[in-house]
Amino acid sequence: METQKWTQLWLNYKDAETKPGTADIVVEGFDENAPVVANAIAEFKRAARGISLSLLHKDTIPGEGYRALGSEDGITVEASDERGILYGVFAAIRQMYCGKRAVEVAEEASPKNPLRMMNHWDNMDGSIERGYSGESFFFENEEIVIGDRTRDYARFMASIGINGVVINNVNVKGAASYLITDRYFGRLSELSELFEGYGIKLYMSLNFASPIEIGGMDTCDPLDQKVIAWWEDKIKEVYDRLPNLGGFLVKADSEGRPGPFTYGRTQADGANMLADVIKPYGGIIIWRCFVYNCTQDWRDYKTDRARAGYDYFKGLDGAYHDNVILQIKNGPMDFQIREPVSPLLGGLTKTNQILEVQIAQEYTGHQIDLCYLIPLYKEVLDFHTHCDPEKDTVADVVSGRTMGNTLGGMAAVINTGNDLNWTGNDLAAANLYGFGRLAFDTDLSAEEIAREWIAMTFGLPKKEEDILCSMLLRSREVYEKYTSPLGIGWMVNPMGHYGPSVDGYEYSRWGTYHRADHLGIGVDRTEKGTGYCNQYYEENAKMYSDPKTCPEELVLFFHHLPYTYMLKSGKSLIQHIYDSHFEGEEQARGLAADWDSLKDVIPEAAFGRVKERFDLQLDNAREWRDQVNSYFFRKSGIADEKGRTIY
Ligand code: GCV
Repeated sequence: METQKWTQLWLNYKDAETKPGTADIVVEGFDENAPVVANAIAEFKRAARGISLSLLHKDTIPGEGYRALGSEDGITVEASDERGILYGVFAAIRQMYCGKRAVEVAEEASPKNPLRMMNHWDNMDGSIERGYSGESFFFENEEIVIGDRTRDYARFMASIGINGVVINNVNVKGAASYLITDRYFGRLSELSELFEGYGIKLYMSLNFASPIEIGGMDTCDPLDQKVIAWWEDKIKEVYDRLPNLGGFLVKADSEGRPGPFTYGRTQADGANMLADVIKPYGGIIIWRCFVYNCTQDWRDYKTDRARAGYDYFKGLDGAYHDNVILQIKNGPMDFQIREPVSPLLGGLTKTNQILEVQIAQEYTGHQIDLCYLIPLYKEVLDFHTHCDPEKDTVADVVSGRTMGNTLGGMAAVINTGNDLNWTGNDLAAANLYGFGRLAFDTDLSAEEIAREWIAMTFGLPKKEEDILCSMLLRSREVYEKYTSPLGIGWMVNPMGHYGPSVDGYEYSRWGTYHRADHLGIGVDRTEKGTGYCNQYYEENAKMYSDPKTCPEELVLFFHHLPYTYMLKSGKSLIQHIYDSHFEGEEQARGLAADWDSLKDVIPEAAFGRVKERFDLQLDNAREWRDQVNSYFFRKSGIADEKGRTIY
């Protein structure tokens, strides 16, 4: 039986300027046989046959940057390094597929973030933690898989400027602990080489307890000399076999993973030990700040999970060695549809920082519901932390502009799997594309990115492009409206995290509560409550502390308020809950209807796949609407002013 080949996402080159015959390729100052240059040329030939290409070395262009320019003679790409050449070629291709003729191509750019990374939560048995697009294409039956699909993946990543990929889940267990042993070096070296050809460094997640689990020792205390010696030997062995490895990502002392706390050591002790060992090889340690108490008592109103990252990491600011980067989730909780920005971002002023976002739609609809996440990432990047008089946005901090450091950037938990369309929902590829483009250029708008993605993927006429673009741009707010209100989050089915369960997490150990009773709802995080507000710089602390100045979409994150509390809209809190849930469900139907209107312009298979997802989304939206509204009606006893059906 013939198997259908996977889609080519935004590199489908549907309308290649296909003049028959070959065109001239001129390369000056680079080795045209070097893998990165050769791959750039191959890509150009595939996308734009018949057009000449010149690749020129220009020292004046910043690292990884490029100048791509079209003329009657074809396209010229200038750069100072091979990655710049690769990115410049992809930029020229993008411009042509976004409507420019070859002669009109003109773009000069260099990346705003030094590190632009994808984090896979792929397990070696082929499953993917929080994966909604099939199984892993890196791992199967505890083996590493490398094939045409791997190369296509690398092309997609290079085309959006990704320069680092962590291939395995941060929860490192079982066979994954052995990725740093001889059992896997052969395949890893092949993979690393393939990635290098696309300007991508290979990274791996590391098991902090490796000295115990694979070394047979009885401790992994980071200050124990025997443990340090074990790591020195191990890392030497790793770099002998994988000289281009970028380094390691570590989830320690979190959700049951081992870490330095077991030995009374700090997070800095753990990170610095590994960083010192890896330093001679030029490697880096990316240490996650997702550390919190996941065995909390729901009766305890003082312990606040939102505080945990700052409480554990801020005190050690300045203590982390220079090849350590702290990776910080965008919000203080865990990738909810609406959270404030983590106060650690910019709260740290002497430490390298990476912003972590989640493209995988764990809490945002499992790639069933449409949820274009670029507006969310933009809000985070544009947030003024007040850590500096001028360069104080999260984008400033993680790019290195605030501190003048060179290690930092953005990482995303990726949403791919081995589904034919890579992302389950074809429209979820907009998030994948968008993350890379935004990490490269944080100034791009959510709309610009959406339009690029649509043009490259579907190449629609203007009217239909507008419809799809508007769908993407509306979708996050729609999702927010029919799920949890005003920043409270977590009213989701525990474990799976799809669909409503208002009290699903209310009496659990995870530190995720809404505290609703018959009078009101919300978590008091002011000084009178958990004090979380004060982790921000004064301006923000003040703003969040008062429900009148707190941005309303976050008001229940910061305050416990009565259902009769009047919002700026002139609506009571309870009426807002009812209205937004009715509106959200209705607007979800609007999204589905818009999709139906595109039937004639979207390829049949993709159209059908997305339509099926919308059917499920509408069921989901209805369920959320009715469960949330009924719950609050029953708690509060306050009727909907508009007399709509509540159960
Ligand atoms: C990889 C959340 C997810 C977990 C995930 C964790 C993390 O808690 O539900 O599946 O584990 O975040 O980011 O480490």
